[in-house]
Amino acid sequence: MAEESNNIKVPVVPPSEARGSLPLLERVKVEGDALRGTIVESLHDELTGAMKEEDTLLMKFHGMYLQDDRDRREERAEKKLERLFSFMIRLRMAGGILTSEQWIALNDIAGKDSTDELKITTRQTIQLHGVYKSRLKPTHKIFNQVHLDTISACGDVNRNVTCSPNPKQSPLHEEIFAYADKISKLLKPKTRAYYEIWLDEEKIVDKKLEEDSLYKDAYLPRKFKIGICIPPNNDIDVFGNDLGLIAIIENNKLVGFNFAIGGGLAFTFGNPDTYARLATEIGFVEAGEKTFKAIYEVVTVQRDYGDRVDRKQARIKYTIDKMGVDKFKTEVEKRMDFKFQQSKPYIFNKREDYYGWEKDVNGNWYYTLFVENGRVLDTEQISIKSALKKIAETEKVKFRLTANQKVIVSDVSPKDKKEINDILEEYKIIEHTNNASALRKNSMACVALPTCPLALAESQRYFPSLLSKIETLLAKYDLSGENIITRMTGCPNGCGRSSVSEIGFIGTGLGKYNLHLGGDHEGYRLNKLYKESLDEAAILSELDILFGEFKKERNQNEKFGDYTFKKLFN
Ligand code: SRM
Ligand code: SF4
Repeated sequence: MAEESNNIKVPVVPPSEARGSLPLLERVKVEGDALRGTIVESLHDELTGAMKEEDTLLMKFHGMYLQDDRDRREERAEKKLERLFSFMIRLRMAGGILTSEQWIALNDIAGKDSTDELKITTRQTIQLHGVYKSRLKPTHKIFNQVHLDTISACGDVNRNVTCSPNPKQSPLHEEIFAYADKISKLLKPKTRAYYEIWLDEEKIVDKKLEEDSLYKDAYLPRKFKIGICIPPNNDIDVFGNDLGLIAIIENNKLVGFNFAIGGGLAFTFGNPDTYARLATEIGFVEAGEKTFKAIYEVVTVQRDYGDRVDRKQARIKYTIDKMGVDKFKTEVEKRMDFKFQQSKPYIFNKREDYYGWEKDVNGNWYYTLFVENGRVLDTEQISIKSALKKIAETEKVKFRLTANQKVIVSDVSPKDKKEINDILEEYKIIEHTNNASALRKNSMACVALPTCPLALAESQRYFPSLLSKIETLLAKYDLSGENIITRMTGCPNGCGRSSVSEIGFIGTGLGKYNLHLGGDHEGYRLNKLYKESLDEAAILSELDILFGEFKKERNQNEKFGDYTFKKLFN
């Protein structure tokens, strides 16, 4: 099962007779005919809304998760009906940018075949929920018409590449932004399975045409995430990525990137061998071809050394901790044939989005609006979905998604600004954005119930009401202006990145959350567990005390995260 190399255990994919001992997914990857499996047959099986288990696993590599409506499980079981199966579809969208045409297409699919909601994710893409099996192919065909796809949005491959989205960050924004797209293409699997299954492309006969020197036939041991940030704003949480790239600008020129490896935010309750970890900086690489080579080889080292036996230990953070950062780095350097230079200095001083209107160096305008937990939908209070559709119909804008689950109406030329602003006013989006408190503007929650099968507690459906109560507490101490980064997840997998917040809630069971405190405002430091399994009353009572003490004891301009870290954990 393992080879010795430099005293490091190297798990390898064993021959077929020994593969029985590997997790099912590891076998399916190798034996699944380059991600085809029997997906086509499963799609035609009208007796169930689900798929064969192996195909369900392979579907992830095509950007889809089989889910069921957990709110309706009981009712369906009573009626002796199968669970209400449907699919979540996640798009591949490096850096989270969409044309008006693409926005309209997604808006319309959401209305017709999904839950009427566009969910902006924490990795700058869009998910649609509730798509029935029979509607999958038509949906992919529409995506294709507007040059979108879902390839490797999920699965053991490189996922959606994130990038600081707002041109306010730097005059070099577009140059840096282009790296996200190039990385996404560089690390995209070569198999034509997606095109054959979903777009009816002719079946490939010469398998050599889809040989994949990066993923070979076993893909990666686990998901892999890359994010690019442009200091001074760490708005993509660069250290939460398997590979984080920090753009270094000198004399108004992009000179290269500091590389940080080994970020990952998930852990499992009761399994002390699992933990959240921030990425470690290993050095600087020049912009251009050297950067791409270095990225590629970081991925190949994880491919070859990552644990393929225990999925709980398969992320790069564990590979690095087992090998040691220096050995991992040396192995990358050996493969890329040059060395990392010493990391270059940079500073982060914020992590939040720039709300409202901002202008880029070319004079174009950008409006960032508040979208609570990334849920673009029409409610009784506010019709964000209709407003954005009307804006898209002008065909005078693009849309950029932030890694904080927000939307930027972007690339608005000065002559069109009034027309767009009028629509934002008409739908009360500006008022809605201005009225959101600093706390709410800096908050995020993961999807959780009713679609996420791993959720232990509510998250995006509950968080808004909890925040209202926390806002009342902050007002009590005259702290309403504090932009405390507050995040919730429905389980410890960390999809809403609650481990890198100043106040983090992690669901432990229905109505119960662990309270984590002491993370910093800029995302350099993980928070720590403060109290376990609190219900709402207990959460509010803890925060009431802490806000009161913070008000009295804080140093000038001290952030809540730094204050609690010093007070509770130092
Ligand atoms: Fe996540 C699994 C939602 C960002 C760590 N994540 C899931 C699944 C697919 C549940 C499942 O496996 O069946 C969730 C689907 C819920 C649903 O109904 O839609 C899910 N993750 C999300 C999203 C949509 C949360 C959101 O509300 O925005 C985010 C989609 C990102 C994207 O567009 O690609 C999302 N997930 C993250 C992040 C944050 C990030 O990447 O910046 C993390 C923590 C960072 C990390 O990867 O360490 C994250 N998701 C996980 C994990 C834990 C992985 C691990 O190392 O153990 C799982 C579970 C797994 O992979 O086994 C998971
Ligand atoms: Fe689901 Fe847990 Fe991720 Fe939330 S953090 S979406 S509950 S896996």
